[in-house]
Amino acid sequence: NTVGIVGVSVKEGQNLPGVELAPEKIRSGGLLEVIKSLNWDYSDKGDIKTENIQIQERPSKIYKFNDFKNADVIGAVNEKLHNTTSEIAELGQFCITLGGDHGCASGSISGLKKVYKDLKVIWIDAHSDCNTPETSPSGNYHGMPVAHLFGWIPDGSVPGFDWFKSCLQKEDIVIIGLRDVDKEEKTLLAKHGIKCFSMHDVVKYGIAGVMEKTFEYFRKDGVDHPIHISYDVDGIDPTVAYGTGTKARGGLLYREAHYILREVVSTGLFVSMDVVEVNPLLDKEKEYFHGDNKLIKGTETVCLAIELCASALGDTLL
Ligand code: DIR
Ligand code: MN
Ligand code: MN
Ligand code: MN
Repeated sequence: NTVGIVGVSVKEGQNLPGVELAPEKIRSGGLLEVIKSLNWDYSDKGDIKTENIQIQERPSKIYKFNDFKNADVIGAVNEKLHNTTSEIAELGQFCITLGGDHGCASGSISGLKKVYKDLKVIWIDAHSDCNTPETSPSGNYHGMPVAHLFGWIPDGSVPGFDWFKSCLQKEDIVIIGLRDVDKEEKTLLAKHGIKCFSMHDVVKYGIAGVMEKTFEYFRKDGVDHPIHISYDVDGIDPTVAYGTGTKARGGLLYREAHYILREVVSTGLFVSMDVVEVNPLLDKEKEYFHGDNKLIKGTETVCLAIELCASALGDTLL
């Protein structure tokens, strides 16, 4: 079994510097050793970086800078990522995309969808990331990829994203961990009937109940579908994942964060994961032992990201 890894060294989807450092920190913290120790081979595609991107000057922009910040550069990065995740999926490899901010998910998921036509997505996040340029309070694209994947931001309307085709239907996604959703996002989620499990639901049903309901929802048509997880680490509680740019109290516990992954592994349908919004400038250096005394190091949240990858690759507790 082989893991295809691609880093997205990009911060332009949000405000804070640091998130672009995550892919390198996650690798140097021990990801590749952990992957080997779990008996996987890997194929590392390196990092997509903004400095290698040529921006085309465009005469007119539909969206003002404030509505959709850095659209050109984000669009160009996501086109590369789209091509890379579809290549990885084409080879039948498990695909790991290391962000960068969550704005990379429209690129990673649209690329996977080319290969896995019936892909389902579990979106783990404190936020619902379904703003459009019209509703976004920030203009930050990391709060918009879900809307973009649904086509709520019309195809062809965004500079840099000429190549992009919206590719998800409402029944293709479940969002877990919500607790900081903007007012207009709430309206959109209700209007379109998007399946959401807020932190209230996580407490009410337990994470086991939430995962059962998620798999039931995906199997409504009686068939199995490949599953992608888009893992925003701010879905996890700030006491566990402090190193992220938009923290919200009352999130997933460490054990719940891993339980989700182990349950998806146990379906045999897990094909791909994004791990995003890790910001190594926002928390402290730590070291942890993992598995057979493998040292993982980096900041607390970098270590967590490595552990999430390990669980996604079938690391178990026994
Ligand atoms: C907020 C923050 N809803 C926005 N979104 C974040 O800017 O649209 N998503 N942090 O992960
Ligand atoms: Mn997010
Ligand atoms: Mn978030
Ligand atoms: Mn907010």
